[in-house]
Amino acid sequence: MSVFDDIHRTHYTDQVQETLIGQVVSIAGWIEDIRDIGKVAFLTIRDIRGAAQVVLSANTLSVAKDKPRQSAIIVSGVVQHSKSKDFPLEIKAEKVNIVTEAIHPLPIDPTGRVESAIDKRLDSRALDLRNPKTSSIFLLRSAVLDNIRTTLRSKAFVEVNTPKIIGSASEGGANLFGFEYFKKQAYLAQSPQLYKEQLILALDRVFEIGVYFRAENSHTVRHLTEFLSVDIEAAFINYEDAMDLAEEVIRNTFNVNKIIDRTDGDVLHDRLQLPTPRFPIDRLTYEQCIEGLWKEGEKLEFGEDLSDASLRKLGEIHKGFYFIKDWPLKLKPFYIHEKLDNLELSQSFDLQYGYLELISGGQRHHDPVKLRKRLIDQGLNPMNFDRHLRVFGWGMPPHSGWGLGFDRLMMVLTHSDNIRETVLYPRDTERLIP
Ligand code: AMO
Repeated sequence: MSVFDDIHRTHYTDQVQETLIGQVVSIAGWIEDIRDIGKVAFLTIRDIRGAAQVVLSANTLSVAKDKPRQSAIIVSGVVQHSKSKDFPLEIKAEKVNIVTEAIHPLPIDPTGRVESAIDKRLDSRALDLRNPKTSSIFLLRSAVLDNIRTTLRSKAFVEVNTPKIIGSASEGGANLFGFEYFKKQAYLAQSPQLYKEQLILALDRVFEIGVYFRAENSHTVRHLTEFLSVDIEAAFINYEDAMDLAEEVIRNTFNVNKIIDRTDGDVLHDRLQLPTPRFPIDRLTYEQCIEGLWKEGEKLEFGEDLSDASLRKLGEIHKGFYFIKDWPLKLKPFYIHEKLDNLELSQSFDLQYGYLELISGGQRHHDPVKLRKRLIDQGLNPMNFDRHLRVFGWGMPPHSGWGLGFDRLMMVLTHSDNIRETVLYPRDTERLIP
């Protein structure tokens, strides 16, 4: 088969290097630009890893000359030096195959020269991803997930998958999506909380990377109704140990070299400008945070939850990452353990980045009698949790864990001010398509 009939590439654009000068290569991607200067034209072809310049003349010029930008194309030709200021090398085309033409007008300009609002971009997400700025967020996302898996597996965590269709609430009754399931009531999981706790009974240390659902009527830049969470749970560790683990996971995600070495090639090198937060991460108590806010004139009572405004103020006081630990027990879910030296407080923590909450976690109740009592205290019916409670009677070890809002971590890593930038097809109260 000739190269022309073949739909395969021999190289990605970033692989067309000096060593290939004089050789025939075949690249495939889409037409970003055509500059026709008479007898020759210069074509910029982009693929996921970069862009290359192609020189067209005679036959190849007549094939490609008037073709619409963003059409899918395969070009084969000889690699040579270029006089262009943008490309040290170029490909002198021998064969050009416009595989599928793009239909104009396109809904957005994926080169980014004409900017579009996020909603318009999300409506045409597949095309939006042809913009290298957008695609690099998702290349990074994939690499960071890999990095987190590597960190957790190196600490003896077992990756698990728990059901997303469930028969009773995992985080209490609020914010649940319910639906009919073969004449029974079912819900979409809000978190893997109950399952991950059950699993440490035997597996000792587990993590899950999965999507969860919250029927939250929130119209903010940090809430979605479907989000990706990294959840961990481990036996025989306390909440300070859980914070150590969170810190190590987070710290590794900011290590550019660790992340990029695990991706194919150098695609992200030029595009990444990861923030450089300070480590180790401060561990402030809820009380210290409240006192800090009082000094700033914020009027809030001890025991109150931190409002959006308070968190924004705290974010101004503490830039970058900080933990808020020892929250009032009444603000925390039923499974969180109280502090042994102050029953009003809990062995819990959140990890903040400025105003943004990234992680929530803590030590859990392992005594079934106490857990049952906490359910009742919170107005929940222990009967609805009987399958969960009985597991605790089979020798439940003390345990701790956390849940990390992965899309929010990606906001921090990519300097995005809207969570929708970091999710391919975000779901919120308004958006169900595409
Ligand atoms: P929590 O409800 O705080 O804790 O959720 C954990 C983390 O998930 C992220 N998150 C969200 N991200 C986007 N959109 C949302 N609507 C949304 N809701 C939450 C946040 C949050 O910190 N079971 C506990 C975790 C644990 O204790 O292990 C839980 O679900 O970043």
